[in-house]
Amino acid sequence: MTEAKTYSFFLGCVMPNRFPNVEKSIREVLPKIGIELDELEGASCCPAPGVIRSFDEPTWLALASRNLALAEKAGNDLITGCNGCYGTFKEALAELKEHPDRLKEVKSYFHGLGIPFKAEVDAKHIIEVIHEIGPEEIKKQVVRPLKGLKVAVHYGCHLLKPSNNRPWEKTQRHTFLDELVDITGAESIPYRDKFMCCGAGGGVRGSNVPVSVDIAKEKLDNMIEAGVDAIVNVCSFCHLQFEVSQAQLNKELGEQRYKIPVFYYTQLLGLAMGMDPETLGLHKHVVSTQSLLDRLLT
Ligand code: 9S8
Ligand code: 9S8
Ligand code: COM
Repeated sequence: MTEAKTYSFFLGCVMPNRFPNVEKSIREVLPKIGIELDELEGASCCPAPGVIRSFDEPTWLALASRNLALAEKAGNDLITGCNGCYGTFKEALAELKEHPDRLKEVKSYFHGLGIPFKAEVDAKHIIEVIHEIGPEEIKKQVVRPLKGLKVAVHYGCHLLKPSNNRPWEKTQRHTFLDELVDITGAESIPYRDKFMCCGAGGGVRGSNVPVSVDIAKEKLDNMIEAGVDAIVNVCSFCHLQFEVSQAQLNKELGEQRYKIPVFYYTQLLGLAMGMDPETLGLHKHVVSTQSLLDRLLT
């Protein structure tokens, strides 16, 4: 294993408030694969790219810059486990680098706050850092291969797009997350419209729940048709969407038709690394993981 690297951990809003179990899985798993996390004291909302940026671009850029400045001051690159936050930081950094006048403008708002800022900090996604370590290296930590587990991988939009400002291979058919799932012993199963949005982002879940849940339903139906046992995602907002929408759909239907357990990637990896399900927060899910865990771990 290569030398440990320390990042400033940007939580965003959804993870600490709605899914502290996912946050815990990240805090448990990352140090074991050589990624140390520093607290980013005083951070605010990123702010959300599909919501705040659409209403008020200068405010979006100033707040994003402030969060980036806190990490830069700490001497670390920033790391996040939410695609939306990742999108904000990648795009804010590009904006500041291309337009020095805008950097100057946001710095004028920092005046008196004692935060120097050169926009030299980098922002990474958790899955990007794991991918950089490399599937082969990570695979060495797998002591409990999740044999027979069929997984629907959901990438989410902001992780991949806009592609000119993302580190991935230029393709519409990404495989890096599927590879990271496969090394756990689980199997990533193809399903219809895999790269479709989950329906939560861009303010849709906040403004029109029926439309948002309908989009989630389409994805969930495609996953059910493919016969998967679990969903794996890497975005706190997609995670919320798949967890909460299934409960909402079941309530509307009056039957438990939607019951696919939803894993954040570090929960899946931690399980394959032999970690206890409770340590990974798997007992705190909206859609119960229990019968799947019983099948996998006995
Ligand atoms: S922070 Fe506030 S609303 Fe959110 S989770 Fe991700 S995007 Fe950034
Ligand atoms: S998909 Fe479309 S916009 Fe997004 S990244 Fe996370 S939430 Fe789900
Ligand atoms: C989705 C974030 S992860 S946003 O709703 O598009 O801002």
